[in-house]
Amino acid sequence: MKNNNLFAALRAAFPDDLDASAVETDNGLFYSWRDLERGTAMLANLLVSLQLPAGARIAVQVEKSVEAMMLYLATLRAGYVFLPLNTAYQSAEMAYFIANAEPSVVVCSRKNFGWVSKIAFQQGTYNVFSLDDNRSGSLLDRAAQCSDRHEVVQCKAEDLAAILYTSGTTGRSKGAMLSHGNMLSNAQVLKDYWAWKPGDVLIHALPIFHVHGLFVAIHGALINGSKMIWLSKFDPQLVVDKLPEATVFMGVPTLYVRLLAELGLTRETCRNMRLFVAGSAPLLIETFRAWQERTGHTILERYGMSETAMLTSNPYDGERRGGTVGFALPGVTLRVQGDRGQTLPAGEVGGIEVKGPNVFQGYWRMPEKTKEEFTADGYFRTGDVGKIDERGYIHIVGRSKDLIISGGYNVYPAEIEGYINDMPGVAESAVVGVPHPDFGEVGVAIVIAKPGSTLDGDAIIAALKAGLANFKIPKRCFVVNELPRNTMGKVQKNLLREQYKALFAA
Ligand code: MLC
Ligand code: AMP
Repeated sequence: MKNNNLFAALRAAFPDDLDASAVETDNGLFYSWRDLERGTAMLANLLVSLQLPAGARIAVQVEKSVEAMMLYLATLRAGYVFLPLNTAYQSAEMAYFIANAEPSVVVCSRKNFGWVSKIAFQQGTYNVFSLDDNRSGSLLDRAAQCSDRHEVVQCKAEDLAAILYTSGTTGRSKGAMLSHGNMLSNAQVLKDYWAWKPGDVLIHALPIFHVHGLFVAIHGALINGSKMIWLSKFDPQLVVDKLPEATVFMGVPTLYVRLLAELGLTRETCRNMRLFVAGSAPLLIETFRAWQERTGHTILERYGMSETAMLTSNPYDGERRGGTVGFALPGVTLRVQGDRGQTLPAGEVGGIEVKGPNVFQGYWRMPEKTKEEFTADGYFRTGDVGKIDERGYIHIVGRSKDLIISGGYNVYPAEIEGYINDMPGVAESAVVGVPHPDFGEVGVAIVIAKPGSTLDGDAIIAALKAGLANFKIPKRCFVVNELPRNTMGKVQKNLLREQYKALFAA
């Protein structure tokens, strides 16, 4: 029987020479393909030794490291479900994810072990391990005692491989369930579409708790048997230093904006590069053009989301058009729908809906929510608004979901407003996204005090910092007397966006 385990496909692409370099880190470490094979086997055997139930979730909130990547691969290998969590999440956010996902194993940084294990124990999860980015922690101590041989677990294409939490427009985060088949189909399509070649070397500079860094970048390199230059954190100068040794780079638009500020970024430093990929947020046409002028390379912009992995891409051969996200990938069907559920012709703006082998299995334990997001004929409503131009290129022109994308991270205003509204003296608040030269977009909070209360915007921001992931904190907070409303009494966020749009003008 064919094994649809994603790890089996990645493992099959390892080069014949297992002693060749698979990963080189920014602190001078080298990992061979054999190291990846053995390390993932030991970690998989550790998970197996815990006698976890089928479909067990392995929740992981750790700093970026090659061992953390191996833990992801080991989870696939052993047939469990990986649940990556942003390191910026604080205790209330972690408590929600752990309560909602009910993981059988929790892995965290040593410095957070006290509070994370407390949350885990309260939820009945007793397998809590530590893992730090200097190859230490109880996870590795335990794995060191396990065999380095492990037979990849047999999986069906629809078996769950990962749950990615994405914030909800209302209420709490939803866990998008991705299967082995979802991710394998996407990885195979991108390998061909982006023409991965023998000898390609990827600079991996993104975090590994979201689709872009964890799936697009890691699967891309591994399924091509390609070496990764592994940066623990995005550092523009280090990326420029490494460019001459690399052929592929992937980043959110903020990474490109920051790289352009490096004088060392030249045609000469990019001489061996083959492909620059951007996505996760809109790439400004100014950045697209400045990159072309400075490096001689045309950034390839693509579009995707946690629920679907990659959906569209500009062509590898053929014109890459700035301000567009290219064409639906092979196997993906994409349509633009009008208000009455009709499919719109080229040039008209509507809701983007998609279908394909990459589209997720639904939201974790939210069948109703899942149902709402799919049409009767099986298309997933992305919540993005766009159009297809006369040449077939797809443009994302906005979002129907109330979402801010800041430096490639999603921030849901409703979540932040909820925290602000719970603060003493606050009558009401609105959080909107405004343009920002570095992060593309950032949140701004506009708050109304209760009669008789006095509020201070900076104090509100300071209070938010105590409870929320740092990237979600509005960059400014204004206390005003009233919010603009329509005749129905609904806050007109478009007017607020307009009013504050020049706040961070470059
Ligand atoms: C950091 N800060 C941010 C921020 N990142 N503020 C808004 N938005 C962000 N994204 C703030 C911190 O709160 C802090 O503020 C200050 O910046 C410095 O923090 P830092 O951690 O030192 O920041 P830095 O390392 O410079 O991080 C910036 C970044 C990072 C751009 C490198 O945000 C990043 O790696 N973004 C990539 C996200 C990503 O991978 N997205 C893919 C999602 S997948 P203070 O006030 O505390 O000093 C997806 C699907 C798809 O969307 O299609 O790919
Ligand atoms: P996430 O939930 O983090 O996976 O974010 C997915 C969202 O990011 C999509 O629904 C889009 O709104 C946005 N996105 C991803 N890629 C692009 C892109 N190239 N251009 C514009 N928006 C994008």
